[in-house]
Amino acid sequence: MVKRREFIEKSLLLAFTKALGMDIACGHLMPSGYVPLELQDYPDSPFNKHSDMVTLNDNPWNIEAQAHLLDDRITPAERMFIRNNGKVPENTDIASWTLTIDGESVVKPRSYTFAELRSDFQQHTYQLTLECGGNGRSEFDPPASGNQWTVGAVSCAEWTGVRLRDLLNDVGIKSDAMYIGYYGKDVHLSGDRKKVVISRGVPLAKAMMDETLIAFKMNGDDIPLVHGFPLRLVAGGWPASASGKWLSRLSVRNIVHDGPKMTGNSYRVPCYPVAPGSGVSDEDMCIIESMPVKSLITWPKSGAVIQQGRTLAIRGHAWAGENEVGAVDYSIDFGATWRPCALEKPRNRLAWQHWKANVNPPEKGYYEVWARATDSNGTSQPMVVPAWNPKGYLNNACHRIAVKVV
Ligand SMILES: Nc1nc2c(c(=O)[nH]1)N[C@H]1C(S)=C(S)[C@@H](COP(=O)(O)O)O[C@H]1N2
Ligand SMILES: [Mo]
Repeated sequence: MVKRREFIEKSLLLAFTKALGMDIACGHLMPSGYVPLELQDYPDSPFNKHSDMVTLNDNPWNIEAQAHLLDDRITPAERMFIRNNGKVPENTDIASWTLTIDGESVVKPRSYTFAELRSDFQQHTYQLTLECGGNGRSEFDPPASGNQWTVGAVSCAEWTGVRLRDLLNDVGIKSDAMYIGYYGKDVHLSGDRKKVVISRGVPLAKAMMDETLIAFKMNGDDIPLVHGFPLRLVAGGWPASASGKWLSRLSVRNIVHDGPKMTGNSYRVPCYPVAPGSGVSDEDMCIIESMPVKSLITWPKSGAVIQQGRTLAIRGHAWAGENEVGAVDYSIDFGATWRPCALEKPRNRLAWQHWKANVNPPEKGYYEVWARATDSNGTSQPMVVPAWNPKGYLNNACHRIAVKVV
């Protein structure tokens, strides 16, 4: 007869094995009460993020992933970057939460309760790529001020909600409607509750697309507080700043929305190429819409060491804003020659696509693996940092990792 304690340990080990999807080598030697690292929570990191996430700023919170953390096909909450412009709201009670739709171009302005939104409209689920417009900013020279994102301000989670289009049809929009602006319940860093932290939006055409959601679930669960609980506008493929968190109000505008961070040089790039370091006047700055083609190598982690003669399996994701990715290639000779990777179709429009390849390094030594995606229009990622711009947006240069063959 097995003793009770032994039985508990055996069944725990089985549960761990199941959760990990593989056997635990030397599992019988694991101390009792120990939880394997891969399955541990991260109580010391804010918002229960993975301990390898990198905090760029803690007031407001801005935290990025590293490429190897983004290996999952669907980004789990613990590996999703955080970009806050203000403070996370304290009161996010679902029972009293409402979404108001107003603005000069609405026929019948009205408010919906959270429960009405969920019960009165058809629900849809999409995988949606959200990349911060400033992802890659750290590589610009001269440097741009702001969070120095490297490569990790991108995610692709599965969002569930109702279509913004269905809500707009419900309230009715006038023929002069041209833009939607969002308002959220986050609090300005100054503490002044009358000050709006950020209020951006999208043109009507983007608002009316199938995949533009008013979401209340992320990866099948309530949206985590820091990512917008209980309600979020999600407009995949565009700078993630267009996807308003803690959504409480949408304004249907007959002008290009003019809320904070929509005007001036925020989330805008020069309308024409400029020399690095140039000053550009606000009238010459254009709003960023669809994000450019880009990719990540999520496996292996940069710095991997492999034995000579072994095949190196590489993989990652690629995305292209409103477009589909048509091809991903890799190079191990600093871009002199390229070989194709196997590329999957997106799960739905605006979802990132998975790619993989087997690399056979010809000799020992230090290698860099570079990946380059090309969108369905034939536009490829640049190998060097592209068009310098004053705020450091849209760096879609090829991602690269170091590999040693010994
Ligand atoms: N209400 C509100 N929505 C917001 C923001 C914010 O500060 N407040 N930041 C925006 C920006 S700039 C980005 S990049 C994304 C980040 O989303 P995430 O933190 O869920 O990854 O949220 C956007 N939506
Ligand atoms: Mo952003």
